[in-house]
Amino acid sequence: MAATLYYAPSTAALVVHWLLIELQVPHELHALDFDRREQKSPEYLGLNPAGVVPTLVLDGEVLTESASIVLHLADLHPQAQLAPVPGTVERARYYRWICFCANTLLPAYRAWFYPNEPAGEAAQVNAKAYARERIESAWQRVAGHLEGGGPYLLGERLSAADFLLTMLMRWSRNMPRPSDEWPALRTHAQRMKARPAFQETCRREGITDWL
Ligand SMILES: N[C@@H](CCC(=O)N[C@@H](CS)C(=O)NCC(=O)O)C(=O)O
Repeated sequence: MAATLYYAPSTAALVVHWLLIELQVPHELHALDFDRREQKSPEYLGLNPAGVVPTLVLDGEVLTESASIVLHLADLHPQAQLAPVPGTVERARYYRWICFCANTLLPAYRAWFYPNEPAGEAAQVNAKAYARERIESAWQRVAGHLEGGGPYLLGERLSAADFLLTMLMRWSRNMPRPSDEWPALRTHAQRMKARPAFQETCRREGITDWL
């Protein structure tokens, strides 16, 4: 399997990077310098027209959208048991949490980090306040779910959804109310952060906080 990950440190590419290491997929890294706006270069836009990371080129196929890459990598490595069998109740729960991350948390974070996008420069303050509300209410829901039967999103069973969730929890670390303030989320994060592949991913990306 030939894999090249286009990434920038500490972004939505982290979960893909982490899974490549966790699943021991040989890969090359191609760093994009956001300060130089390399993610908007014509060459990169040819791969990923949205001009965002991650992009994973896997055996010549260009894959974008972090959640969809997570699903695919987990399916490609059934021995790791990070994806329940299609058609089972566990698989339905797995889809639920992957989609929750992709449809609820990711767009709310996008609005938090890029508050001009929802309604222009003039609405930035409101956009950010509303994004914060959405993120915190999402954490409330996830915490309630984990309190009702963790330690993972699917109960006793670890799945790729937990990796995606962990990346998203990390993004709240400098927000007014970080996810670590919910004890159930902090416990989940501690468990995931203890995985050697997480530590190795952070080391390779030069990340030194929220370890
Ligand atoms: N829905 C996309 C969102 C990716 C995204 O927003 N990535 C951010 C970094 S976390 C990015 O590349 N930002 C650079 C930019 O928008 O110019 C995904 O999940 O892959």
